[in-house]
Amino acid sequence: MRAAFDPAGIWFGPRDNDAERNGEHDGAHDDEHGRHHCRAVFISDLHLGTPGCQASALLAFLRAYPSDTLYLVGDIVDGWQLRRKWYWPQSHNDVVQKLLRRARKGGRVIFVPGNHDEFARTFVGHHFGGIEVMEQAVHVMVDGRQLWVTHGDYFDGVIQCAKWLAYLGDNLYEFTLKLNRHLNSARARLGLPYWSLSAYLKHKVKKALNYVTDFEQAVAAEARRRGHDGVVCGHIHRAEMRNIDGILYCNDGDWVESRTALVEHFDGRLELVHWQAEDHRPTSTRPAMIQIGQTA
Ligand SMILES: [Mn+2]
Repeated sequence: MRAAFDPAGIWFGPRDNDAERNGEHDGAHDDEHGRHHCRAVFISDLHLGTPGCQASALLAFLRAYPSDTLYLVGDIVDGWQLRRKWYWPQSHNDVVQKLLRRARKGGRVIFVPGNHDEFARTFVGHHFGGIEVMEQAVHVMVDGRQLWVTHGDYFDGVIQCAKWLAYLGDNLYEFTLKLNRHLNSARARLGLPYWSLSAYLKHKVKKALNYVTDFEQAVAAEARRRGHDGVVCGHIHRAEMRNIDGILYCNDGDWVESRTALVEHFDGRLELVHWQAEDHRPTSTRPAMIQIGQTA
């Protein structure tokens, strides 16, 4: 039986232990086609327009998880790649049609652009066939808590420089040792104390390896600064749901590598869904999925 997401005692919804124990939540909003109706679904980093996009799996997921509100949390269409080389197979078209149909049939579809579809940021405040384009959004959960919805790329720039240093790493190291000797003989002549350039750079590289953690903390800190209870973002293609200093950090992952989505059930329970089936047609059986737990 799937348990509600609850690592380290985090609970973000009204708890109903008995129902949970009996697995009653699971079937509460399943229809006869095995579709699992959710209050909200968050997906990002589809990268439509690139061969990497797992469009057929995504379509199957969208069919199996209808929702009152669907948040498209950026990098939906990859404008960067499309500018280089046009790639637009039927399955990618089907995804767009599916999203438009969702909006047309009265579902709320909110598109928060990311860096790969930043062209859409020009259209903030407008509608595309019922799809609302917003710079950022705030999702109010069943219990009233507010989740700030943003793609997350604005937090990248700060960390990017250190990442760049990591790539240079090895080659640069020899050079910096040499430079360090010259630098410190010069410092000594000026009467300045020894300062290790290589140690400084090594520290920077180590920080670059902590890129994911830095990103998560930066996003969570901004959510707190804005007075929200949590944040939903994407961008780094790493699904996650955990508490960061009292802020619920949710990353809905991507549809290039991990095929993950964040869903809010009608009882307020948040869940990271990892779509396993390659091309799943809704049947009477539940789609395969696992719960993604806290990473170390
Ligand atoms: Mn991005």
